[in-house]
Amino acid sequence: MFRLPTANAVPRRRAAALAVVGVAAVALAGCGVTASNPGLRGVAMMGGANGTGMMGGGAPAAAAGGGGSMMAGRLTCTAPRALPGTEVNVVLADMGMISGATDPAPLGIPMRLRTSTTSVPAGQVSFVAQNLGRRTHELVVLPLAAGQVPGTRRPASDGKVGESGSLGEASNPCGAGSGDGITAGTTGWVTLNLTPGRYELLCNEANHYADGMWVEIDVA
Ligand SMILES: [Cu+2]
Repeated sequence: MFRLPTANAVPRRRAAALAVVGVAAVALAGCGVTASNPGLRGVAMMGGANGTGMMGGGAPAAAAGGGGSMMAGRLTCTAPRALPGTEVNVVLADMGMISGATDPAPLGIPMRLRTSTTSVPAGQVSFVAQNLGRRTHELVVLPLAAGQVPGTRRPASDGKVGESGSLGEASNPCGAGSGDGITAGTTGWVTLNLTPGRYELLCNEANHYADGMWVEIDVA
């Protein structure tokens, strides 16, 4: 993807940081490599939480295609063409090869939830969630309180976080609204009326939040 600069071309600290990113990218691109090191995961997954990470911000589906292993295959269904309000595309992905996509997912498996934008105007917002991974996922929209840091909710013993205050969810394969989860290779969507504030989009399948499936989106 990018060429690492030589050590004498950039300050040492920057070179080291780039090297870490490179290692993380390699680990996430290949199967059979665990990414249990919190530091690596922090750089590759959560550091780019607002759409600037692994999948790029603008065109998640296209950008995600190059890496290969996070993506299982093509979608078998898509959302209706014209959904109300501002449309936000969401890519759900995982690296199922590590464990054969067992359920519930183990902790420490790289997973992603990325959006095409991180800020939208208040009003109707339609989220279109494409599951390009191998596991069943979902998209839940929760409010973030003042000062609350995304990614820091504490899952209960069942691996799920509380959904109190939920604005709604897309968890219906090839359909709108709630269901039993967006199965691999399908699309779910939901239209919500959002007031100004900070929100966290997340997948609340067991352990998926802890495995990195969250992102903040701001409504102004
Ligand atoms: Cu998930």
